[in-house]
Amino acid sequence: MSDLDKNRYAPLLKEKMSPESYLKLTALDNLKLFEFVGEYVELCQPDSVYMCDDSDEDAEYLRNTALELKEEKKLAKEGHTIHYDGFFDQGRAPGATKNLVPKDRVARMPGLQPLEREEGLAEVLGILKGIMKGKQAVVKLSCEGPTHSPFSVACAQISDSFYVCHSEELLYRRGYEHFKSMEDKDKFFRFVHSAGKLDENGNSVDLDKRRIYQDLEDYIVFSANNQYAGNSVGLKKHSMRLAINLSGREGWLCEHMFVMSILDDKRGRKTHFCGAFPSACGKTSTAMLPGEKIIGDDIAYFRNINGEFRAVNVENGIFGIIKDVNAEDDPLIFKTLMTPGKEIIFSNVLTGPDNQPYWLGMGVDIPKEGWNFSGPWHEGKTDAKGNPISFAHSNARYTLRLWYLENIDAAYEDKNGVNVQGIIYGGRDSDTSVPIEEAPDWKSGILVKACTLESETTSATIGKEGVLAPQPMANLDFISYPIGDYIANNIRFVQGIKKAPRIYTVNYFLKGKDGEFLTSKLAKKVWLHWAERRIHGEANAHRAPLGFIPVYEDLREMFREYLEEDFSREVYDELFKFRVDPWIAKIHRAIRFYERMAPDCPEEYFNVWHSLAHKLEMLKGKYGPSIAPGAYSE
Ligand code: SPV
Ligand code: MN
Repeated sequence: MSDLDKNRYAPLLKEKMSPESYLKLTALDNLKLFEFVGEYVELCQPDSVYMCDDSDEDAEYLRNTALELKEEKKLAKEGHTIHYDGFFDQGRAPGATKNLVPKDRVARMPGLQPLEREEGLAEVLGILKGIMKGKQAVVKLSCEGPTHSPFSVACAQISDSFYVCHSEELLYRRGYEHFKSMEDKDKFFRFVHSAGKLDENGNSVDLDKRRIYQDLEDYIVFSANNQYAGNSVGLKKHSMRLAINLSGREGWLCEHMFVMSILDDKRGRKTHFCGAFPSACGKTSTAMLPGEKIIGDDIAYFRNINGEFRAVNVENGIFGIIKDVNAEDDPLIFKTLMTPGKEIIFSNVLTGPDNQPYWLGMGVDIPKEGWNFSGPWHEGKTDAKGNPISFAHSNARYTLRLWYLENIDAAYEDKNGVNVQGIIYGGRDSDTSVPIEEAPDWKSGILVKACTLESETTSATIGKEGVLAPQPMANLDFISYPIGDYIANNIRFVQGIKKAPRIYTVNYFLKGKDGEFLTSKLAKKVWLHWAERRIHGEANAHRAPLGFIPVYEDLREMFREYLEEDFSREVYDELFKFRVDPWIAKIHRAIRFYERMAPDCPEEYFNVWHSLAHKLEMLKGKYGPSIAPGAYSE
């Protein structure tokens, strides 16, 4: 008999769990876990509770039950399923998302969705009371990062959505065995999720009671009345907010970044890069560049290991935007999505009469009717306001295991991560930043490049699209402690690192006078290889006001080598001219943003931004509104 049998929750858990499930839970001999499960079973009152271990049988059970409950349906190709989120639950819900912090912290985090902890807990626990009645709940254990590694973060989730648990099964490493032998048994993140009351299509109906509350003191997240994975899957963005907070306390980093390897076959080199891009700005397609290797596409942890800047992909799969994935632009993902026999969840795309998925920018003929996130759909269907409903949502997604991809780098399993040599910050603007630029050093890279990153808002969050908004480190939606401290932690992190990575910015979205993009989607390959060559001391650069930009001759050769394209000097001059006025405006926007969002941001940082604005004003006097590449000198 286990000591846990004497626990006050034991009778309740024995009543709700099968003997097998109960045994799986008690076999872990983890009091904190047992009480977590007990406490929230008592509160949420599911009819029964299923405990998963790391077996394939349990993975199968999650998938089959998601199908039985119609949270997912089978598509025509073997292994493929479709899941729909509710019409108004198609993206992350920032308005319903709060970081629960002690009272004295609230004023230090304006704009970071702070809510006084006691108040938030009372509210969300009230919403969760009895929320799982009539349902089966699942307890699933996972591990962020490779198990039993310096990066591992153990996670426990209780949810009444089998789609959520199935998604986690595809996206994260199984963690039951990790829990069994982890060193600190009390150190794990906890997530409580319920889709709440469902309509006849299986969608959450109480959206007014949709809540995603991160308790940053106790490392537990409560998510209620939602299904969209960015709101419901505990291990994704909830866990990220907890990890960012924890990393701030412990001096490591959790970033909204891909991890990839750039291969230079001629020189026999493999160089690891990480990249932060706000949602829908080309992050996954960069990590999936043909000819390179992917390690992860969304979230990275960084640690100093023996003086090296090491990174792991936190996840084990991809929850990717499917829009514009087609044979030409994203051939590898497209091929994977079209291959039967792989376990893939499609969400919020059109299911055609042939029971196949169709999405925006797929590059094939689209049926005129079918089923989508609005229910039965036909061409010309409109919403309650009379606006046309497109056949698939622009934030529709696919969920798949990373190792399905033929370009996966086996290094993604390395317990000590990979040594990162380049960091890329990718924004989205049509008229300001050059396609690629190298920061002079780490600190100015963080303060001038990462902190001034901006993007137009996209469909990944609910709200108006196309508004230019500051996106420091592409991480604004997830930063969970005062921004000034977060910037300081980024700057400080390289102390003690023998060779800090070089920092780059990219912008794939520059447009010419006619409103057309100036480069093709594949040009990113050249920008990344230029960065790779810089790191190895092989590419030349012009000094520009904010860093180093490529010289024309190198790019001409690289466009030919990688894309078999002629790259003209006219296009180069247009792409790489320094646009003084937009940059002055951008710096002022950043200053206003930090004044508002980071009241206790160190003065030193404001001095950097103010003197930069001043410098740019001076340059305008000297050079005029635009500075041709090569014309500038310090
Ligand atoms: C993102 O929007 O950055 C995503 C998808 O990775 S979500 O899980 O919704 O955050
Ligand atoms: Mn993301």
